[in-house]
Amino acid sequence: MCNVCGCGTGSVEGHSHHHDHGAGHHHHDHDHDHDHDHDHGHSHHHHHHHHGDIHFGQGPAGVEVPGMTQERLIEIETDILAKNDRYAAANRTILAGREILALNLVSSPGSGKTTLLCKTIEALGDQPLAVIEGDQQTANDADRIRATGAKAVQVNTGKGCHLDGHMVGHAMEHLELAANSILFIENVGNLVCPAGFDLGEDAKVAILSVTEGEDKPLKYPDMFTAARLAILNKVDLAPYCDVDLDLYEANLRRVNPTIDILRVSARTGEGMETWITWLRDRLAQKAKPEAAE
Ligand SMILES: Nc1nc2c(ncn2[C@@H]2O[C@H](COP(=O)(O)OP(=O)(O)O)[C@@H](O)[C@H]2O)c(=O)[nH]1
Ligand SMILES: [Mg+2]
Repeated sequence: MCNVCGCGTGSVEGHSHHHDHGAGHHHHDHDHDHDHDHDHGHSHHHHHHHHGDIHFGQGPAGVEVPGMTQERLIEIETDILAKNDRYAAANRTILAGREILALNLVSSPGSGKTTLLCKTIEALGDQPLAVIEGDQQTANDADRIRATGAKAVQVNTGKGCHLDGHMVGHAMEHLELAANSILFIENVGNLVCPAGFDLGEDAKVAILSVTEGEDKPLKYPDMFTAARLAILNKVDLAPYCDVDLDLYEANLRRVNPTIDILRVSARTGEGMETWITWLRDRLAQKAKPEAAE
């Protein structure tokens, strides 16, 4: 399914192989002062400085699958992404024709995407909108969205770790999207694979909770490079978890110097007005493309 991370080509073996190395290494690593920070995707530049660290995926394909050459992996990934891009382009054409703003919400599980969406729907009042919910299993999130009165379709990806352009195209057909509406797409909670799959959206919005740690932008750079906006959610919890919000922002800008960043609490409503303004500005640009930039 997903050849960005290799979990589709390699099936379960490829995937567990990947992790076994990390775990095995970890156990032999007690004398090592970086053992809490074991990270396959860590910046290549540090390779020579962290003696004993193991780095996978440094070949041209960026991933390793036993029994497959780097050339073959690139071929498979290119093919899958090319197909995805055709579906995404078709979605984008439909959305542009109706001047619909589409946002792809990406994050790790539990950062607050659904909570933020419910609060956002309330705050937007009578603004026409619809939601596509992506999760491996359950219709929980679509049910939460429908409870606000908004239209929602749940897409279950099964073992899949991300939504793709084809799934979103189908979901769009079910939603009868109104002109000048907003389409929110809540992706599967995963900071890795959704970065590689275009859905036809106008922008990816990354939602981070302050409890995740300031280093996450550095650990999962692809996601934050792909995102136009990062929402630092749960700022109400910042006093309880020793988080340095300025460092969080600095790390986001290290991987993406032009990213917009908003500090928000979906619980208390702090920062919600700025987020709603960001949304309305984006929607206005979409409706009048000639006025953009
Ligand atoms: N304290 C606090 N909790 C939040 C906030 N936003 C979400 N949560 C909680 O975080 C948990 C996960 O939220 P959910 O919206 O399901 O996250 P998702 O998996 O990203 O969709 C729930 O218990 C929410 O109530 C926030 O701003 N502050
Ligand atoms: Mg959710």
